[in-house]
Parts: sequence; C-alpha cells; structure tokens
Amino acid sequence: MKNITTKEVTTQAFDDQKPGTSGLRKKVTQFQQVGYLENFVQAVFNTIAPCAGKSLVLGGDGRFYNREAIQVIIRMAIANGFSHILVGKGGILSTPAASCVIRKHQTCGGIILSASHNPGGPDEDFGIKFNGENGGPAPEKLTDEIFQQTLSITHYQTIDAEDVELDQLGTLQIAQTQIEIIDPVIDYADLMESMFDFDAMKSLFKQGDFQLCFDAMHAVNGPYAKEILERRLGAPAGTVINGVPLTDFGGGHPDPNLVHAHELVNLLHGEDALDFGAASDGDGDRNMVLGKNFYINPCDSLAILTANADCIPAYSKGISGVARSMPTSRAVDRVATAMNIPCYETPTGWKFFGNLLDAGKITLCGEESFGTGSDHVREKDGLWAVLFWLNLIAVKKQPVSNIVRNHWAKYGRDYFTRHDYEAVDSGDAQEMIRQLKEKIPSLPGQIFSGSQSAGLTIESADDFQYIDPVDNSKTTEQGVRVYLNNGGRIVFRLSGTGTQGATLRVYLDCYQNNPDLFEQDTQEALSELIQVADTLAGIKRFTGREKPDVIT
Ligand code: VG1
Ligand code: CO
Repeated sequence: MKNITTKEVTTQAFDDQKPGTSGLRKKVTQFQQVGYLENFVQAVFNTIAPCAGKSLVLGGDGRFYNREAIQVIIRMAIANGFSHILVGKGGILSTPAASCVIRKHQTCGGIILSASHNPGGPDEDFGIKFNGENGGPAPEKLTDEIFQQTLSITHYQTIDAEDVELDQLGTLQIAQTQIEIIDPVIDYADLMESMFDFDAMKSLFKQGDFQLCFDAMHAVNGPYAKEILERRLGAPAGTVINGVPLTDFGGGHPDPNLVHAHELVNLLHGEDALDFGAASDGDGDRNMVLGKNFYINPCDSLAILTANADCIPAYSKGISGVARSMPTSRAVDRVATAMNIPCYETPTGWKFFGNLLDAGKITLCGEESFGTGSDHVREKDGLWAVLFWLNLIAVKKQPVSNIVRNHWAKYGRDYFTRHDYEAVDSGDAQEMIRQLKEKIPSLPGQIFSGSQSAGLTIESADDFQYIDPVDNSKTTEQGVRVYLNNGGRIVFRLSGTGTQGATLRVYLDCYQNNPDLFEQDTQEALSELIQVADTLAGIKRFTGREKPDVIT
C-alpha cells in the first residue's frame, strides 16, 4: 500500500453550478476551467460527508472529457476517504447500468458523467450528476445543498498520483481506497435476463423471419446492446449499428428521435422495412421504438407497456401504480383507471419518480421525452424498454402496429407532439413565460376565433406545482398548463438541460375516441391546438421563429 498525502487546494467558487433537470450540464470548455469540475465534486462530497469508509460508483457515457474527469474524481475520492470506488472499464457506465451497480453493490451512491442526448466533443457538452444509494438522481433537497456548497467553497481535497489504468479489469489499492475496475455490462445484462423471458425472445430470432435493428448512435449503449441482443438473445451479428462508443458520437446528436436517428428511421420505412427498430441516447437511458412503417409515440409506449405488463415475467404478479411526468400525454392515465391502480403526475425529470418507486407506490413510469422505466433501477432505461417490447412481440406474436392499434381501439388515442424552439434568447423566453403566467387567472372561459380553432374554449389553466406524496416536499413553477374543451391540453415550459440560451418546449396533446380518426397525421390532428398555442403565448413574436427547430 502506497503512502500518500492529501493536498488541500485553494479554489475560487463559481456562481453557475446549479444542477438542472438532470445534473450540471455545461460546455466542455466551461468544465475545463481551473477548479470547475473539482469544485462541483467537492461540493457533492461535502454534502454527503463523511465519505470515510463508504463506496462510490463512477462512470460515464464515454464522451469527450470523460476519461480526464474520471481520473480527477478518483484522486479526489481517495483524498476524501472513500474506502472503495467501483469504476466502469474504460470509464464507461450507461446511466441505467450505474443505477443497477449502485443498488447491487449497495454503495452510498455514484457519480455519472454525461450530458445525455446533447452532442459531445471539445466544443460541445459535458455533464455530471450524483445519484444516491437507491440508485436514483439526487432529489431536489440534495441538489440544492450541493449548489449551496458550490457557492461558498474555498478548498478541495486531492492527492498527487498517477492516472489509474482504466482499460484493465482488476483492483488496485491506493492508501485506504480500493479501486475496482468492473465490467460495465455484466451486472446490467444479468438483471435484464432475470426480468424478461429470454427463451421466448430467442425463438423470435431462431425462426429467422424477424428482423431487428438497434441504433446505438455511437453512444454508450453499443456494448450493452451487443451483449444482450446479439450474444444472449442470438440476434444476428450486425443487428446493433453504430455500436462503438465514440467521444463525439460520430459527430451526431445522440438523441433517439425521428430527426436524429434518421439512419434507423430509413431502415424501418418502405417495402423492405424491418420488423422492429430501436435507438437509445448518449447515456443509454432513452429509447425510441419503431415498428414496420410505424412510429410509436413514447407516451403511447408507456400506456401500452402498462396495459400489457402481465405478459412480462418481472411484472406478472401485477403492478402497484404508474407515474408520468406532467407534460406526458394522459394515455397511461386511461390504462391506470381501467386497471384500478393509482397514476401520479410529477414534474419533468426522473428524480421525481424516486420516492414513489422507493415507497412501492408505482412500478412503471415514463416521460414523453423517450424515457420509460420501472422499479428495477432508479433511472429511465432505454434497453429495458426495447426488451419489454421484444418480449411483448414474442408473446403476442403480432406486429408492433397491431399491438398499438388494438390499444387505441380499446382506450382511444391520445395524439401528442412536442415543439422545441432551441437556443432562443433567454430574456425573451423568460419574458414570454412571465406574461403567460400573468394571464393565467383570465384564461378560463376564453373562446378562440381563429380559422381552425373557432369555438375552442379554455376550461382551466395553471402553473403546475407538485407535492411529493412521500415526503411532502413542494416543487413549484413546473410549466404552464392550459386545458381546452375539446379534450386538448397545451403545456409551456423552459428546458433545464440546455447549455445555450433557452429552449422553449411546447407540448400539445388531444384525446380522440372516434376510430375513424385514429390514422390522422399527428401535426394535422393537433393543428388547431398549435394555432391556439401561438395565439396564447406569442411564440413567433417572442422567439422570432416561424416554426419549431425540432418536432417530436
Ligand atoms: C429533458 C426532458 C426530460 C428528461 C431530461 C433528462 O429535460 O424533457 O423529460 O428527464 O431531459 O433526460 P428538459 O428540462 O430539457 O426538458 V436525459 O436523457 O438528458 O438524462
Ligand atoms: Co439520457
């Protein structure tokens, strides 16, 4: 055992380290400022102190600056007295796998390095967040404490030591700390195998007439998807495309939606379309699923998984309840009502599901932003959702489009779309929301007269707030909701994950129970709401944009 001395380094506090929807996300160049990463890490350690004798999980999505950051954090964790650090080989751990490892090895938590779906590279984004012992993102109370620490920090602890070899499995002792380089995939893959009917899924591929493609988008899920889909389930080699994690995600945007996963989208369209396609994001927690010439909206996906949970071994005994983030469509609410289980509506971000999952109040949960998950970990889980769908297809022996259409036939269809206006001027975006909030009391009863929206009336409107049913903590100002008399709803909120200006998100959804109207184009089905949204908030006027940058 080497003798080492802990160094206390003087540092200057930064005033911009407040974690957003999912951790602290900034440009790499900001993280490269002297002391920037160190301050945040020390703030985390101060918040969870004492660290002596505790274990910590460490890994990230492999983006640019991942390896450098891991070395800095290892040295600081040693200096702060941790007794054990579990690091994913190569510095890699997908977000759901990190959650799985924290839970399985009962550590006090973990640090996950990721900016998720944001691009990577020297001029792109980096991020860091702390997850607690339940494997889930730190709740607001903790992130607030971490932020307070960053404002007053004067010193951080580290040691002088060489970089640790990250690419070799094994253990290394430095001072009181054992550093273990672990296989990032195995614990997670074993968990998946214990939850789903792998034999039924294997038979899909054995027959040879089921074609699947998984687009890992050169992000973290490549090795996970190869191990599970190709090795354990026997899907043919090449099923996983863009499977090698790259520090810049191959120059792409690792966001699994119809715009950014166009390579996959093309494979699922046309006469020779594959049967099933899926993609995940930078850190592996999001999923997009596609059938042959068929797109599954994430809100519908959550509703359908809930309605069919009894087909899956892990949920065959039933589910206790469900939750969705507020902007997510109400499709899952209808299923919960029919199943006679509770349905919770939470603010945006996975951290709000943690208490409900820990308390056993819910089993499944999800968000419109391509996030679905369950109580098996405390993060959303991209590959889990794909396996859930595969298991469903194997059991039902039906194409994806039939499963979805049967669902609509039973419950009706909730049309949903999200319009994003990216990198708009922060001041203008905030002013738009401010004016909208001011108008809330006068909105109910307002009747619209536009060409498409004549007669549409506002029934109610509010600024969403949430009281956690487990610890009674209150979260306010989570988005403006406007309900209309045609069953429609419009939600306005500003993103908490962007790194440039502000991103305005406008969420539109409307219920339809006339089967003759189930095959409409989504934008068409929602066109009157889209017009109302602009009339209400002055989107074009405030953003200076004629149309959204991204439509999902
Ligand atoms: C977005 C999504 C939100 C998701 C969050 C983190 O947040 O809307 O639903 O939980 O990203 O996802 P925002 O504040 O930008 O709307 V991930 O995959 O970045 O960890
Ligand atoms: Co993500």
